[in-house]
Parts: sequence; C-alpha cells; structure tokens
Amino acid sequence: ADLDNRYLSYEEQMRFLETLAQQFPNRVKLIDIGNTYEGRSLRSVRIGDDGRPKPIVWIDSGTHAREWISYNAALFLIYTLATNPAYQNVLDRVQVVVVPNTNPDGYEYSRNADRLWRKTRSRIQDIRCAGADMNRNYPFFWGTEGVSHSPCSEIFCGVRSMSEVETAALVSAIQREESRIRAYAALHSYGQEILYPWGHTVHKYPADVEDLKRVGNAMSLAIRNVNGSFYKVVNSGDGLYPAAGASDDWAKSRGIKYSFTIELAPIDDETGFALPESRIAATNRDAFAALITLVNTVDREF
Ligand code: 0X9
Ligand code: ZN
Repeated sequence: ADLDNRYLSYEEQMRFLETLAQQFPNRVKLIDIGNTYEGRSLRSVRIGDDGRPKPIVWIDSGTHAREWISYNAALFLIYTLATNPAYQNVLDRVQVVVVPNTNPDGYEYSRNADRLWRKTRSRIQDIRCAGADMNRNYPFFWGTEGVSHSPCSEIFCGVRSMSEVETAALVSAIQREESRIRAYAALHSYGQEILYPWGHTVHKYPADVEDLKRVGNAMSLAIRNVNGSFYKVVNSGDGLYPAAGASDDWAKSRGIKYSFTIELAPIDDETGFALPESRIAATNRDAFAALITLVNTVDREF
C-alpha cells in the first residue's frame, strides 16, 4: 500500500483512516479529541473497542513535525490490526488507541515550508517565533531541565505547561481513561532507541524500572527478529539526554506502567529525519513488531 512507499499529507492520512473506518466499522472507530491551533482535528483511532472496558495500549506519533516516519508507522499499525485476522483474538481482550498525528499543524508546515520544523505552530502575541515543543509541554517537572524558555528555541517548553492546545487535548483524552491505560508509546525519530523513564533528569528511575527494561528488551528483540535492525534500550535521561515535560514521563507519572518513547530509523544522521521513502516499509514493520509486543505484554499481565 501507499503507506509503505510514501509520506502522506495530513488530509491523506485522515482520508485513509476514514476509508478504513468505513470498511471495518466494528473494528475501527474514529474519535476526535480536540482541535489544533490552526483548527485541524486531532483524531484518535480506537481499535478493538466494542464498548466493554478493557486494558488499553495508547500510542501516539508525530509530536515532532519533521519525524515523518512516525506517522506511517502509526498508520501501518492501525491498518494491520484492523485487517489482519491474526490479531482479532488479542483485540478481544486489549484495546489499542492510536493518535497517529498529534501535531498536524507542524507537520503541514514541515511538508510545505520548512522540512526540519519540529514544534507546533501557535503564536504568542508580539513574538516572532511560532510554536512550542509539545514534548517539553506536559505537566510533569515542566520547564526544569533540557528545555528552553525562549520562544525561538527548538525546545521551547511553552509559556506554561499545556500552553499548546494539542498537548492539553492529549492530556485530557488520556486522563479520561488513565486507569485502564496500561502501556503508552510515543513514536519519534531518529536513533533506533527504546527509551524508558525517567527522562526529566539523570540517574532517576521508577521503582519498577526492571519491568520497563524487560519489556523494552522484548521489543528490541522482536524488532531484531524482523529484519535484523538494532534498537538500543536505554533510560531516556541517562542514555539520551534529560528533557522535562515530555509525554513519556507524564504518562508514567499518571500510573501508566509501561511508558516508552521509541526513536525509529535511521540509526544515525546519514539521512536523519529525512528517511528515504525506500526505507518506510521496513521501518513500519520494525515499529509494528515493537508495538505488538507491548500489546501482548498488556494482554498477558493485565
Ligand atoms: O527530545 C525529545 O523530545 C525526544 N527525542 S527527539 O529526537 N525525537 O526529539 C526524546 C524524548 C525522551 N524522553 C524524555 N527525555 N523524557
Ligand atoms: Zn521527536
């Protein structure tokens, strides 16, 4: 399918989801969780939601506009879960909620104006630079480390936590169901890393860090078994860099046990964010292997 061969515009992503929801009305439900600064809908996709309360795996992608592969990976997951009968069993017991494009304004700006755009597109009165980094905008240790308070910075954390309407929409959508959400994964690129909390500072780990490492390693192994790609499992604060106000830490702080950020391909800056279209298909499968491992973990443990 197209998903394996090219990057879709926001409109194309939404048409794709609408078609899928029409074809599989019992398996795929679309629910808008809010609007962006520029008025686009923030769409969530619920797979395997038959009205019964079940444990949930929550996945979001595209928080950073230039990380284009994350959108395809999320859509590929949705498509595969909806169409491949092999996953119907697990979807009877676990619900998967995906927000495949958490930052559509930024994405369209990255497509049409500035390929390396990262942030949202909100404007603060009298300030020339647009946007805040949604992954510095969540309400947990907001504004403390690995952030900037300058609106022109790539890692501007916003004037306050949840200053971005997109962050606020995600926070309230997740909080509505947080007692049932057992795993959270944010898809990003690049670096081929599976990052576990805490990430707001260094040398600080949750009490159940061994569980996070175990599941992280299982995801990494599942990826390796697809095509041999290597994904390193590391603590986000120590192994990458401390960054406060990120979604993974916030999700963990809300009691969501298995919270990860997955940095997809490539592994180094040879192509960086501009992953060639020829590599989309393989990366989609890597991401799927990791995410289905997370779903199976929740199925087994909750
Ligand atoms: O810096 C980020 O927001 C993420 N990396 S990216 O290159 N995609 O921008 C990593 C976030 C990891 N999580 C925490 N440090 N909490
Ligand atoms: Zn990112």
